Amino acid sequence: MDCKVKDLSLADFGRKELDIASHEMPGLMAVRRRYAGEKPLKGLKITGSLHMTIQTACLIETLAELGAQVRWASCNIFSTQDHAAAAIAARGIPVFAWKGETLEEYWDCTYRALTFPDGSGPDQIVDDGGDATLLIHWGVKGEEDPSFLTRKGESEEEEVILALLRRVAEKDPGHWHKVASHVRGVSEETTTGVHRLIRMAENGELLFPAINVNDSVTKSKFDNIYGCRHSLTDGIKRALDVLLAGKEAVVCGYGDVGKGCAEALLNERARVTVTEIDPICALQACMAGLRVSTVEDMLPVGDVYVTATGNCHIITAEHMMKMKDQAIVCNIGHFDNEIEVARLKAVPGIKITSIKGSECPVQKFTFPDGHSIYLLAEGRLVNLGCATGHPNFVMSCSFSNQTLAQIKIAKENLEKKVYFLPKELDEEVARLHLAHFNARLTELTQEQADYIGVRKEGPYKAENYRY
Ligand code: NAD
Ligand code: 3DD
Repeated sequence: MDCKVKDLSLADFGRKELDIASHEMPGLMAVRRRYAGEKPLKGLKITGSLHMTIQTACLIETLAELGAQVRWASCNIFSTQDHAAAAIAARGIPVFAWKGETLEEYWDCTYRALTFPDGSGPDQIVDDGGDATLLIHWGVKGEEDPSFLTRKGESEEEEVILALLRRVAEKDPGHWHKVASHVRGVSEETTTGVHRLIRMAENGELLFPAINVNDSVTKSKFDNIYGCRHSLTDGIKRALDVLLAGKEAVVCGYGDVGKGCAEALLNERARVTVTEIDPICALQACMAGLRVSTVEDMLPVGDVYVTATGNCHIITAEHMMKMKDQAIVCNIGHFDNEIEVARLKAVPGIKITSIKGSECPVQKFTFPDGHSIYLLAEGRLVNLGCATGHPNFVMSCSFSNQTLAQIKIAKENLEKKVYFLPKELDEEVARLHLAHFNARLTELTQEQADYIGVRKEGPYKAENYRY
C-alpha cells in the first residue's frame, strides 16, 4: 500500500474513535454536509502536513468527501496517534506518519506526502508550521543555486533537509520548480507557520498564495486558548503524574496559547508567573492576578516551566543549570527551539536518563552538581507529544476554517500573498457550533443594527477582536 504507518491492525480502534469524534465536531460535519454534493475539491490533489490525530483524520475524510485526492504526513515526530493513521491508511488514503519518527523519517514522510503516484506535486497544501511549504521553497532555491544545498545546515534538522533535497536533485533535477508552479495555495494552521509565511511574503519569496487560518478568531481564540487550556496539563500529568496545586509554575509568553496555559495551571491551583516581552500582554497577565517576572528571577523557586512564545532560546542551558532540583521543563510552542535542548545535552558531565519512551517522552537530566530536571517530549510540543492534543470540539472550529480555506483556494485565483478568511465565515463557523451548547442567539432589530452601525445579518464585531 502507498502508505507508511506503525500498525494497520489499529484501524478498527481508530475508526471507533473517528465515529465518536464525528459527534463532537459539529462545525466540520456541517461543512462536510454542505459541500458534499458540490464537491468543490473534485480533481484536486491536496497534501497535508498536520499532526496525524483522530481530529485530523476527520479533516482528511472531509477533504476526501469534498472530492480531493489526499496524501498526508504529520508535522511533528511525536504527535501522530497511530490508530488514527491506521484508520486513514485502511480506507486507502496515503498517509506517512507514526509516533516516534526520526528526523530523517519525518522529512522522508513529508516528501512522500508531497509526491503523488505520477511524480507530480499537490495542487493545494494544508500546512501546520510550514514544513511542507519550506521543503518546496528550499527545493526551488537549491535548483536555482546548487550551493544552497551543499552549505552547512544550522542544525541537525537542517542537515537532514539538505541531504534529502540533494537526493531529490540528483534523481529529478527541476522537480521542485514543477511542483511549485502547480501549487494553487496553502492554508496555514498555526501562529509560527503564519510568521514564516509573512516573512517570505515581505521578502518577495512566496511562491504561491497562502491563507492564514490561525488568525480566524474561531481558530486562534479557541484552539490556541481553550485547546491548550485543556491539553497542556493533560500532557504534564501523563508524563509525570505530578501534583500541580501549590507549585510555582512559570508560563513563558502570555499570548493566546500562554493565556490558555496559565488558566489551565490556575485551575490546578498552581501559583502562576508569566514572562512576557509585550507590555500589553504583560498588563493583561497582571489584570488576571498573575505575577509577571523573568525566567532568571524564577529559577530559585520555579517547579514547572512552560514555553509558549513561538520564539527561540526562551529556556537556555544556563537557566536549566540553575533550576531547582526536580524542576519540570516543557514546551507547547510549535517548534523545539524554545528550550535549548541541544546545548543542554552538551553540558559537560550531564547525565541523561530516559524515564519514558516515544509514547510519552520523559527524560531526566542530572547535572554535575547532582541536581536534576525533567524535560518532556524532548522539548517538542508537550500536549501532542505526551498527550493527545486538543479535544474534538475545539479542533472542529479550527478545521471548519481549514476546509473553508481549502475551498477558497480551489474556487479563487489568488495572488501570491497572505490572506485572511472573511469575518462572515468566522461568524458562520461560530454559529455552526452554538447548537452543541443549546446556545440561543438574540435577533438584532434593524433599529439596533443601525444604532451600532452593522448590517442586521452581521458581521457584528466591526473592530478587530482582541481577547
Ligand atoms: P502569540 O503571538 O499569540 O503569543 C506569543 C507570546 O509570546 C506573545 O505575547 C509574545 O509577546 C510572547 N513572547 C515572544 N517572545 C518572548 C520572549 N522572549 N519571552 C517572553 N514572551 C515572549 O502566539 P500563540 O498563538 O500564543 O502561539 C505560541 C506558539 O504556540 C506558536 O509557536 C504556535 O504555533 C504554537 N501553538 C501551539 C499549539 C499546540 O497545540 N501546541 C496550538 C496553537 C499554537
Ligand atoms: N493541535 C493541538 N491538538 C491537535 C489535535 N488534536 N489534532 C490536530 C492538531 C492539534 C495543534 C493545533 O492547535 C494547531 O492548530 C496549532 O498548532 O496551532
